[in-house]
Amino acid sequence: MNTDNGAAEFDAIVVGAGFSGIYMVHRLRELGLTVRAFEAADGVGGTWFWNRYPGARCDCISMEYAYTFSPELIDEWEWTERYPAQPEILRYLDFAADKLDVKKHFRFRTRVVSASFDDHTDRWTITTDTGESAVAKYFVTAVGCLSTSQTPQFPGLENFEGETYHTADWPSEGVDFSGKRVGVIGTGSSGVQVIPLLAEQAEALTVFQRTPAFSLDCGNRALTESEKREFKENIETFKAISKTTGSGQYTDTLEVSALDHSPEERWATYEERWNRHRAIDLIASYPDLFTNREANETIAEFFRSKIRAVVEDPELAEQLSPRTYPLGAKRITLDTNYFQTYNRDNVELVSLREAPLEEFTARGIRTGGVEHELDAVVLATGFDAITGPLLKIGVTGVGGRTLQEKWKDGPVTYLGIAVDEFPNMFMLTGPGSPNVLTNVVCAIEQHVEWTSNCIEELEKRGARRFEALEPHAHDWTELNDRLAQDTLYPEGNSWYTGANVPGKPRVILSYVGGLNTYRDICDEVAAEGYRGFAIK
Ligand code: N01
Repeated sequence: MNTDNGAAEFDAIVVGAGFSGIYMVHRLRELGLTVRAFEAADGVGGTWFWNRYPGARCDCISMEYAYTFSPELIDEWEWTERYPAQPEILRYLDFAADKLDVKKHFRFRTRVVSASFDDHTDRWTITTDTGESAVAKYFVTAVGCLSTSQTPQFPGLENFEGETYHTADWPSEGVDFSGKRVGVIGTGSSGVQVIPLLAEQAEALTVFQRTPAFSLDCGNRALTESEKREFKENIETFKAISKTTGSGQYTDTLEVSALDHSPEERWATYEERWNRHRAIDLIASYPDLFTNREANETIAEFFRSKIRAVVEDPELAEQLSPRTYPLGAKRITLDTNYFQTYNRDNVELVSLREAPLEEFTARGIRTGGVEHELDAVVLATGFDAITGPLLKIGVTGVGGRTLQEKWKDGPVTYLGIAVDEFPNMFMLTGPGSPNVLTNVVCAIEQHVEWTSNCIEELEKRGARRFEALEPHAHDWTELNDRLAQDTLYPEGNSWYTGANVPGKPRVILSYVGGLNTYRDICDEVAAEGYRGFAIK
């Protein structure tokens, strides 16, 4: 159906074709609603469409990083590796989208450039960069948390005559760095994954490091047939674990403070868990590792000892050792041969703490008065996370209020799903939801299911308008902030708190109370007739 101004009209509009968008479209269609979905990329995949840099890999175990809602999807897909590489995850999402037959609802290569709510009709109108517009009652953002890349304003960047690439926007045809002098800026998850592979290809690699990473050898390997079979046979157990744990993943925690164990006991605990090659198993070793800085220091030192064991030059090992923030306050990175790479003759580390980055020149990068000549620079500088993709859309709510204005001091949401003054808008993995602090696919399934159940209820009631109440949004945001203050998250300058983007308000962007607690709260809210929401 078309509106008077020619815009196509639907029950719901969904933005994004990653894990959340694919499942959301599927659920809406199951409700018998009409859906139009938009995706800027050429296909499904979301973050896994764009992050094609060499070495891109998930930090969650493959079988656990997959939908659980469909027995058919579980039965028919076989993962090959313990930690899946980007091409395999992309193939999986393509397979899922085909199986669910959702692609036909998407307009690909189409970016949503505005979304505005009409107070009189209670409808959203969106416009796109292809000139299309569409109107719908429900507006669902499935834009992901790490989909707006962040390129710092490096002085002189525009003068650099070599090639530049961002890990999060990698050319699909790949890049050949053979015989080139390559620089990498950034040593977060993307940096530690791309660096070892660039070092193998480039003539010379210079790594520009501002903050060293706590990195765990991911011990990647092919999955065995029995592992694959066992996971499928025990899928109900996995689903139960994903619903009843804070992280959505199985782990075990000793019931004593890290400080109550002797140094030898602690070391043995960490060593055993290091060999499990799962970050969650390490950070969850003791209950106070992430609330007590002294306890945290014991595991931080364990990680540093692993660096010293690998990096041959003790001075270099020290430069690569994180000392300025607690372990876990920035996301623990998972790597393959990251620290070993620094033993290579063609790799140099430049510590930007000691030699600050002054400018890009035509021929390279100058740090601390020294020019490093480069043919190519890879920016592994991360993302304007969680709020970035939402603010980029240009969302306008009741009375012309923009989301930018509303969130100028930081995002205020109710349950991370809704914003007062923005009725009928649902955010999947929005700020204030557990999103990236859990197995994100488990969080996505919870969000999509809660949202579609809510929409089903609204349709049954014949409601026109569903809006979060301001005091509830305020209280939810304040509660989350308080919970975060009891953790060590505020002590890291990371994308978890917006500290990585100059000028971005510094607030914790995820609900830290755990996915299990969050799920219970959301279920209670629904059971109480959507407490905290006005329904008209
Ligand atoms: O981004 P980051 P990322 N000058 O923000 C540096 C997921 N992910 O793309 O720490 C110099 O972590 C910055 O330095 P500092 C995962 O959730 C997962 O690596 O701010 N340096 C840092 O070293 C991850 O956490 C996987 O001092 C600058 C780096 O750039 C998230 O995505 C793989 C700078 C950015 O690190 C983000 O990871 C990839 C500047 N002006 C990504 N600005 C896996 O699943 C920034 N930096 C394994």
